[in-house]
Amino acid sequence: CWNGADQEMSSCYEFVSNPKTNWMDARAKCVERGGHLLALETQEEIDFIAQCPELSGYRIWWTAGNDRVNEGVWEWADVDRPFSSIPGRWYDGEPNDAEGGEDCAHVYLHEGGTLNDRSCNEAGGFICE
Ligand SMILES: [Ca+2]
Ligand SMILES: [Ca+2]
Repeated sequence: CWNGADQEMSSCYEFVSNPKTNWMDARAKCVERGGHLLALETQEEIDFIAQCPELSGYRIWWTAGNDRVNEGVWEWADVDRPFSSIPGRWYDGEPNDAEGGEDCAHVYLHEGGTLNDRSCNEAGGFICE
């Protein structure tokens, strides 16, 4: 793992929340580290992320999920694997592309959801993998 990241299962993870940044910058920062924004691909990985203390309380934590290229077609940025469908992947009623456009997915784990789509321009923390 790169400096600052912890190994868990077969990946390295780093939570970065200072400074908070928009999705595009978050993506670039993970690539600079030699990784990519978090791609939640298995239930085990969701369960691991869900219990991380960094997530306590509501907060934006960017993932690689986005539909910036084709609205409604979700993919993981910089990850050469499909955005597969895991039960509970999205919070109830999401993705809703609210208020004229939400094309980036952040971890949204309160009340058992997993992801919510949100404006890519919002500042948030991010999880590099
Ligand atoms: Ca969208
Ligand atoms: Ca949304």
